Amino acid sequence: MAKEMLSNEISRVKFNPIIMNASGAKCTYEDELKKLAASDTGAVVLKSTTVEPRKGNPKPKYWDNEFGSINSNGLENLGYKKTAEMADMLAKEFRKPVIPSIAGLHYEDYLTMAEELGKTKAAALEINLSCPNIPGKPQVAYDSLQSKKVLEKVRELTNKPLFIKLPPYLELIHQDEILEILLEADVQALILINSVANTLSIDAEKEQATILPKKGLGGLGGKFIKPVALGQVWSFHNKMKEKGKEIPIIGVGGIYSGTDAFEFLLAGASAVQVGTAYYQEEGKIFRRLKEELMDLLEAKNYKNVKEVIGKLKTIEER
Ligand code: RRO
Repeated sequence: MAKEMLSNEISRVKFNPIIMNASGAKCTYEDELKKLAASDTGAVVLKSTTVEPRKGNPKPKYWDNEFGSINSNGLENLGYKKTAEMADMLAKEFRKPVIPSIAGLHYEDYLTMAEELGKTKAAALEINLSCPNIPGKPQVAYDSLQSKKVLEKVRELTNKPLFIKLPPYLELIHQDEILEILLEADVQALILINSVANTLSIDAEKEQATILPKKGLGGLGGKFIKPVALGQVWSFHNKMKEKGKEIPIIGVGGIYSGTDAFEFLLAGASAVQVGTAYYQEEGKIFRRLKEELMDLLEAKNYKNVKEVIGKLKTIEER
């Protein structure tokens, strides 16, 4: 019984537990990936890859504290050929879903990578439309026509489940606009949310930005963004429910505890990912989160995570 308590399926991909890493933190190189895969993570999500290997942005490009992190990694990765090799190795050696992530610098890059990674043993492909840190390259997800073009063509090139990584849309009509495209495209999950773009932290003593790229601007993650992420999950969940077509949501942004994961389930997430907290606590965080979530479900008399999804109550007017 308890063994299946934290399990759920998205498009026939089984996650047990539904808690996994978010693309980005400590999932680029083979040694990191093997350590991650050996932990209690419910899946192995790889760092977003590009066609060619990249060193990414110049250092310092990461800052964090107890409330979260700001990164401007700039797509440091080994390129899609090596990523495909690593995905196959991980799928062979570990009995859990392996999910490579692709982030094209150009439209054609998405197609090349989707086709080739589609031939691997990956359980699904993450299509990252929301990298915030490449100077001169706006996020694809904020251009709905370009997003439509990418998603339609990628779908023609692979049969793998497609999990779409999105940024926050702080205006509701922008959510409606992208949702129309997502609901027409044949995609199997929405990953909400990527880091909050173009934020700044300052070292007041030095009177200096804490990271170097983009004059100090980078993507915000961790506790700072949990209410933003929950708001996106809840809003997209409600909008899809109203339309009668629900694409499962994977929630991410500020999960440090079992209670945080539970909140994302209530707001409509079918699974969750951990970015900054995994970076800070490393692989052992997955066992802790699993135990905390299991204890919470038991205390509340839930038999399975599935019973919690989207069950958030709103306050009624009196
Ligand atoms: O590599 C990065 O700088 C990066 C990416 Br691709 C992303 O999707 N989100 C993020 O916070 N950083």
